[in-house]
Amino acid sequence: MFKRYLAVLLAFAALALAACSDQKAGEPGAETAEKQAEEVITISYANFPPASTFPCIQMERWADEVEKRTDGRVKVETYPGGTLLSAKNMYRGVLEGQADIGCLSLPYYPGVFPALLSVNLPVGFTNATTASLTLWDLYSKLQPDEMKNVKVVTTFTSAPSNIMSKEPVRSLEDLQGMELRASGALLKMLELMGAKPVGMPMSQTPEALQKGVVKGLVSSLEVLKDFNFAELCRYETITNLPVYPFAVVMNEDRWNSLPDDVKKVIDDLGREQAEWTGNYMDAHIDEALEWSKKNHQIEIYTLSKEDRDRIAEIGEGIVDDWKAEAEKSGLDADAILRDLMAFKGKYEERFPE
Ligand code: DTR
Repeated sequence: MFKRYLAVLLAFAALALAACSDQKAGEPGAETAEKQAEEVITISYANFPPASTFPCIQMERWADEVEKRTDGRVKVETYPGGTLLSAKNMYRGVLEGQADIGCLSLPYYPGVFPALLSVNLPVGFTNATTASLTLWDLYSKLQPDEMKNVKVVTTFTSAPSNIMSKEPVRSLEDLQGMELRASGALLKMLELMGAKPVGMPMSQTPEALQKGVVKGLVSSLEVLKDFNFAELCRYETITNLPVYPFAVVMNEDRWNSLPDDVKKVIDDLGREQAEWTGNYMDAHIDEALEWSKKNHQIEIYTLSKEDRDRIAEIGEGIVDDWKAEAEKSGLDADAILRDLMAFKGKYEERFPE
């Protein structure tokens, strides 16, 4: 009896020992690292305009690159067209973790991003590649406080903005009292040019145009094709108004939770993605214009020297207003503008028109 009892006891002791030694041999740290390496990390990415538009085209490219460069360990679930977060809810949604990543059009948030909104000023950008890289360099150099609660994944801009309207705008005279959809620094500019600007995100513009709330819009011209605006707005006036800066931002806790090698893949892509998007945008505008001429017989106007000079003069006032606002937020506005113009000059040499 006692012998049997002893045997059972010994068997238990052996089992317990085996379990202990097993744990030691497996080295818990190595095991979790191994597990982490096998686990698929899913990242959600919200965007506000439709899938066919450039902010979403660049999102899909970024998602593909991250999946490729992490050998499929990271899966990016993309949500175009406001299916996860709308244009105006994007920033709060990312801060609160409703989406891991969100695409912000900075001018849609007046007063929130004063330093980077300098890229929305009328400083004469001629293409999106130059402006996107300038924005990236400016962000990288300034690391402004306004972005301290998120991880900036990449930045990019649209191309310079022009007028697309249902009625021809051949001169500033034709613009008087015309309701035009815009956002950011363009609102004040258009008002001073005599138009009636109506502020709203791009995603609400198709409905506003359909319903006649606005008679046109001011944006980069690729939207003629991507939203089929060429059908309603057959008249385009080249004004070379400001570009719109965008920032793709990630929830900070989510960023901190990522393994270092995944962080590195994302960091390495930041600048490259800015340039890719600028290139895509610049090439796509040419294509969209061709398409619009062919399918909707659009007409393109340029303004007289007198009107262009008037717009340039209005632009100077807009820069002064921004300076005053930026200084109120405690920023060194002159230093920011100096950096901005230096980066712009550098990229203009590399990407002339
Ligand atoms: N022009 C800005 C930015 C912009 C240009 N193309 C698109 C397409 C979809 C969304 C935004 C934009 C604007 O009007 O918002």
